[in-house]
Amino acid sequence: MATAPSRRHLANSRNEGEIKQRQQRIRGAALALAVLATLAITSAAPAGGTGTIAIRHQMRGCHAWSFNSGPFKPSLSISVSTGTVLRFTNNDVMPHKLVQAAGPKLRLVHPTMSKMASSASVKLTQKGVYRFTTKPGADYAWAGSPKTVGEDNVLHLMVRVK
Ligand SMILES: [Cu+2]
Repeated sequence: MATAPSRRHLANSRNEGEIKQRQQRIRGAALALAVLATLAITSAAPAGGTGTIAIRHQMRGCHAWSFNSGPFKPSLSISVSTGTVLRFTNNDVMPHKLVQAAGPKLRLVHPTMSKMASSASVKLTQKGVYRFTTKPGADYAWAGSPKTVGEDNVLHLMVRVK
């Protein structure tokens, strides 16, 4: 007589245990979904955040640069969002070393662009105003001494990271 209630109690607690396990499983699945959603968002950000700066040779001022296929100028002023990766490509007939002149300290990747088509990059992870310039080297031997008009340009780039 005394065994019946306790067996029912046992059955109840087993059910509770199963329910608890199921709840934990559901909670686990929800957590996994939340993690996946977060991953999707963080991996989407850099995809939209790439900018290209091209340096070219030209007769007037020897060199100029352009942002995302825009006009070539000695001085550029651009605005990008946080997380943007800026990629510089040097197509001038001389090396250009990328130099950060102002703004929160950045890690420049391969700043010494010393060959035709060599590139440097930098990831802008912090808001702020940054300034860049380049330190040009001597003309490549194969380029001879291309004729230019006027003083060589000093390249300036201001980047506002929002
Ligand atoms: Cu040049």
